Amino acid sequence: MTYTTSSSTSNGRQALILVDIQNDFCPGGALEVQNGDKIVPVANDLAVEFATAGNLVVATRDIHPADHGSFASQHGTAVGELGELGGVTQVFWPDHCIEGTEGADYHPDLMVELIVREFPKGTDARIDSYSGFYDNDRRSSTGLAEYLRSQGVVAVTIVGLATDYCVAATARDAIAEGFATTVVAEGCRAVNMEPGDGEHALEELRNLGVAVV
Ligand code: VGL
Ligand code: ZN
Repeated sequence: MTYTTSSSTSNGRQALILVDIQNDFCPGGALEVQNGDKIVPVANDLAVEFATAGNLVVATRDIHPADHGSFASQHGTAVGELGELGGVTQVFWPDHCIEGTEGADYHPDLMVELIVREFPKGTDARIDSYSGFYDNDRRSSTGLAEYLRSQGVVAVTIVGLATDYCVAATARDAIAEGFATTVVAEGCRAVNMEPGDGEHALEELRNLGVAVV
């Protein structure tokens, strides 16, 4: 399976961004995404391909304190309700990816040895962070864009969970930051709170100039 066309030497370096490939987003997890585990072999194949070509593999990881404000349990509301957190609209989620729990760990089959750097997000209880680049209020950066630039990266490929939340937000910021951006659809799965959310997210990304392959 080959998605990338250039090696690290031809036209700038590339990075593979693995978004939130964690137990809680896989079947049996607290915020399970249907068939979320099916993306792991796709992510691994791409990671090997990138690492072999001298390109970079990085990962984002959703890591929340137990009292994170995105949890419905903190507000006495039902999961899936809309509210507000940190001045922005927030979907309230089940407790998930709590720091130090198995749910926050990477899927056990993910080839984590190929990840050169991890970017935690969602660590501040007062704001959620879907994008691997910025918190939802855009006030704090994870340092991902600066890191990629410091490594000479000009293009990124994104896979992970979930298409309609963290993958979409990460891809939107990647292209806005000036990286040529590709999303590998078979390496992503959606929450689909409403049927079709994943497809709509991919369509929106295409309209922004993201290559969805
Ligand atoms: C995510 C909801 C809440 C994701 C993270 O990784 O897409 N979604 N936290
Ligand atoms: Zn989260």
